[in-house]
Amino acid sequence: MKALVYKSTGSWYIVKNSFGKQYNARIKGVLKIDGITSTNPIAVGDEVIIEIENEIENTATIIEVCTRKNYVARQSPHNKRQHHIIASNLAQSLLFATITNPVTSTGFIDRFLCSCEMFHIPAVIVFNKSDLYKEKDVEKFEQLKNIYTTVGYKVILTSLINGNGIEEIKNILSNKTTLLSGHSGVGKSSFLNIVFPELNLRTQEVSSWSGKGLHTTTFAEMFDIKDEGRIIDTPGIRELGLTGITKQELSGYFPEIKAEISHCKFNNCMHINEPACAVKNALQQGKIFEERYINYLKILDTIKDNNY
Ligand SMILES: Nc1nc2c(ncn2[C@@H]2O[C@H](COP(=O)(O)OP(=O)(O)OP(=O)(O)O)[C@@H](O)[C@H]2O)c(=O)[nH]1
Ligand SMILES: [Mg+2]
Ligand SMILES: [Zn+2]
Repeated sequence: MKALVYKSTGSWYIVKNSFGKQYNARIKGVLKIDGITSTNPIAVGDEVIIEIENEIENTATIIEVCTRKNYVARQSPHNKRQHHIIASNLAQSLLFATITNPVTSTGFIDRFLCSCEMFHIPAVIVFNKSDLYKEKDVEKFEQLKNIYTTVGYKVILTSLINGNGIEEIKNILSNKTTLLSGHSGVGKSSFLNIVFPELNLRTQEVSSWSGKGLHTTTFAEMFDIKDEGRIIDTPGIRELGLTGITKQELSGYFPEIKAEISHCKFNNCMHINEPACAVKNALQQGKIFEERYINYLKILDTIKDNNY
């Protein structure tokens, strides 16, 4: 019987079959998975085949994971050589970012966008907590909005306090599975509670001493929302190390850099300081934003050759 994974704690899973019946499931034996070494063999959003153990106690065994259409993954914080799949089979992702309290860097945003580009998952950047923005923060927001909309991403400014932008997000959630991601404390679960009060998720104030948040949400979990939509709340990510990517591929995950690479003199150009590099030319002409290019170089530097 086919089922969809709604929650994973690492040792057991909540899955739902096509009739909406929920089971507590475990893995038995060794699962065959498509060649990747990941710290979590089964992720939220996975389609799995289950065998019912006990229909009254609602327990089941997962015997197979179906091929993933796509997924967003990161380096495991414990072992850089391993992937951790954040969620799979996604139609879009919402990156929750904040200019303040906590600060989300463009380095983090760009790494997240790359991990979505790897599977052509459309990403929307949500700048939340706009009620806290001072004049300088608003300027910063405008600058980032200009960068990200120019390179092709949708940017939405929101506040859960005054309700700004919330309807706009609501309108893009129907009929699809959406991943919510971002640092801890940016308001992912609070957003879900406001839009879908029945979920009643735990949220917590950002710890003032570190400004980093305390990881209130500890496991990724998917929820059914109205109009056949599904949304996945995830624990905050502190750092997002890209995984499953080669140096040569990276430029393909920056849409504005990708648009130039066919004009570079050398087809293995890395766009660092090679002669007749179309990317460097575009940078000098202001067609590529310096901040994005610098982040490209920084990410390039973190990728080891043959880093698969
Ligand atoms: N001022 C203000 N505070 C907000 C806003 N949105 C969320 N918060 C607050 O931010 C804090 C953190 O919110 P959470 O929803 O727990 O954050 P989270 O992203 O789910 O965090 P993790 O689960 O740790 O990843 C809470 O105290 C919220 O009330 C907003 O728009 N404005
Ligand atoms: Mg949360
Ligand atoms: Zn080049």
